[in-house]
Amino acid sequence: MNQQRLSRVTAYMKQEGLEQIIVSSTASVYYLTGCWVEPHERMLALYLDASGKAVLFANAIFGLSDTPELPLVCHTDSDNPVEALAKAIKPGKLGIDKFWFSKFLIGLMGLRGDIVPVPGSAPVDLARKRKDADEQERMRASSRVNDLVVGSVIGMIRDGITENELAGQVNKLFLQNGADCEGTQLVCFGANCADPHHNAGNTVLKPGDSVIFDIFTPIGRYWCDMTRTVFYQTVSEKQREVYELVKRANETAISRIKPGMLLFEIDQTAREIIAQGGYGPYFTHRLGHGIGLDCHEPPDVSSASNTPLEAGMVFSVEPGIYLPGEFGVRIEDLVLVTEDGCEVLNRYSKDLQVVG
Ligand SMILES: [Mn+2]
Repeated sequence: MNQQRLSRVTAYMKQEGLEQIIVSSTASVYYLTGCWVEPHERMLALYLDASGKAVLFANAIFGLSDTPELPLVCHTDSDNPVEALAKAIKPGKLGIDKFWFSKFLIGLMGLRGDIVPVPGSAPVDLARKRKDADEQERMRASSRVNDLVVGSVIGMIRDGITENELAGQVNKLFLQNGADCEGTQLVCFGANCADPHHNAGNTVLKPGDSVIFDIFTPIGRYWCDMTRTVFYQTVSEKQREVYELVKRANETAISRIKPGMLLFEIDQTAREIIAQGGYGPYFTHRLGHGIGLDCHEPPDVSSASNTPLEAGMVFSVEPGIYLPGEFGVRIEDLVLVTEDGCEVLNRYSKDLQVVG
């Protein structure tokens, strides 16, 4: 049990008026306990009360062990998974994190008519939003690998190659450099770049294509996530104009990051630059997302986010312009908010590159 993190979470529980909560996400349970469990359809539930008492309810098959600071209550596949939990909770409000399956909550409510389930993710989300020194170091290390991998894979661009082949190379390079697992990498050519969530497919590279690499993976549990766009063999005037506009939106937004700014102001900075350049309707998504133990986690960096920036936050800055039927450009870096600005975790060049 990480006592420092636990005491931050219980402070937020008090702030949010929550006497007891259930934490169920793999990442949040790991954040507090150091145990990494992927329960799939089985039950994992960390019960916390505001005094700092913690009990872990888990399926015996997860192979966890009981410790004095974190008592473990196991059930088996033939038990009702919520039965022991139902005996441990207090009546009244019970915060439930957003990931707990409704089948468990409905089962628990059936056994305990005196509880009032309420949204309960905030205390852990608020704690996880500001990365501690250990987390910051792991995120730097993870992004250093990403810099290396994107450079290597850009060097593999050649005639006749497909998106899938490059995506496979990205996964291979990530695994060789310590990634925890393989992922679905976004590699897009030409008109496919106009779809921000296009997955790699069998499209073959052709001269004049924009090439987007949006590559991400957990390394030592902490995610990296970076996007670079390059051009194959030739670049048109329009491509160059769009590229330079996205780059300026990325760099200007980053230059405004410091504690006390509001997240929507960072989004707005990038959005205004793209709008002034005449491409406003083609920047179709939020500027970025928090990242850490999950690839997407709070805070949200969008026009609707009133959250003030705080030192220790890590999020992406990823403006893009997507022109249907033509091409697309996105440039993404991760930033760590510092006391007086930010540290950009990605170092790989953002200068326009024509390769091959
Ligand atoms: Mn991202």
